[in-house]
Amino acid sequence: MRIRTFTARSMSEALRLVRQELGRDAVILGNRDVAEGVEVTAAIDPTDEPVSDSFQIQDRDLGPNVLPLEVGDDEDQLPEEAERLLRAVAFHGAPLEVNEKLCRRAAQVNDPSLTISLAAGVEEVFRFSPFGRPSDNALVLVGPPGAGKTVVAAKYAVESVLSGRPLKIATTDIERPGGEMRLMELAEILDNRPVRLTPGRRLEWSGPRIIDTEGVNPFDDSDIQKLRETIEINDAEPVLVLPAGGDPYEYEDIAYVFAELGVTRLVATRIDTARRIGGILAAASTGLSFAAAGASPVIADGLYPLTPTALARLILNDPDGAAELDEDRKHA
Ligand SMILES: Nc1nc2c(ncn2[C@@H]2O[C@H](COP(=O)(O)OP(=O)(O)O)[C@@H](O)[C@H]2O)c(=O)[nH]1
Ligand SMILES: [Mg+2]
Repeated sequence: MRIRTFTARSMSEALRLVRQELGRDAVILGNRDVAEGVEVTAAIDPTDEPVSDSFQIQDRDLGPNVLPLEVGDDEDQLPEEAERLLRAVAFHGAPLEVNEKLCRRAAQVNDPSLTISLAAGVEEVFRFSPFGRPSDNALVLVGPPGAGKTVVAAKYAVESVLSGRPLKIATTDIERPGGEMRLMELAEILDNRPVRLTPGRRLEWSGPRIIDTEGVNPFDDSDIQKLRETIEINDAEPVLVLPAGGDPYEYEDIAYVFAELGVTRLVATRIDTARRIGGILAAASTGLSFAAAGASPVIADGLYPLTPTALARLILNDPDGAAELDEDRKHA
């Protein structure tokens, strides 16, 4: 497979270039707006091109705008494992640059276990910064409505009790009917009643604390400004919560908005209900670290530390991938 990107002033001009350079069989993989106009990425099967004899992703003979993602063997067929890797990675729909980096590193490692090869790629492309035991810093969970923030707050609160460092819980989601219900139910069990924080109020607590917030529209300035006040007044670390399964480009935009608010870590939720995790890969690829993952609506199931191996398994779409998060958890 040969992948190239073409930049032109208009879409029709870009498509003309694709056809001229790659012929009629080229497949358009995607396009995006750039300063010069539009950038189109297309792929072609290089049936008449010389091919290499190993599972290597190569740079040779590639011009400046060509993504070096060329894999082949002497039969003009991809080795089975390389084919599986490329297909598995592409399936999730993450941005092309992310897929290319993942595959290139995995190909360099070329371990008999694809999980190990890909874990090396994952380690190179993504950052991991697990929650660990609660510290004295305040966390504020932020994200779009329905992302799983309240469930994450509840799971983390339960884990903090188990680790012997209970958290003080607060919520700013006090106007929407039902917004704090789940936390209140949990409070009964933990005997730890969440503080209802009105906008502009600081949570007066010096130990570990977590603040759940109302869902915001990431593209609404006043929503973001309100969130900024909550973060600043509490000297808190904002942590983005995003459910797996969302659109990669949308999630990339969302990640940039929240990074402006000081977000550096991400919790990926609903890993259990999504088949494609390109959205959270795209969000993380902007520079956010994975802090944890949620793979169940059940609070007692807790959060999972997302390791490179666990993420590699999920990307490979291992049917046991989500279940094996448990294994990583045991070893964490
Ligand atoms: N299957 C599944 N459901 C989840 C997960 N996390 C949250 N949910 C569900 O997603 C919905 C929204 O979660 P909630 O925490 O209220 O989202 P919030 O609006 O961001 O606070 C609820 O129905 C949760 O039970 C998860 O990891 N897996
Ligand atoms: Mg909520």
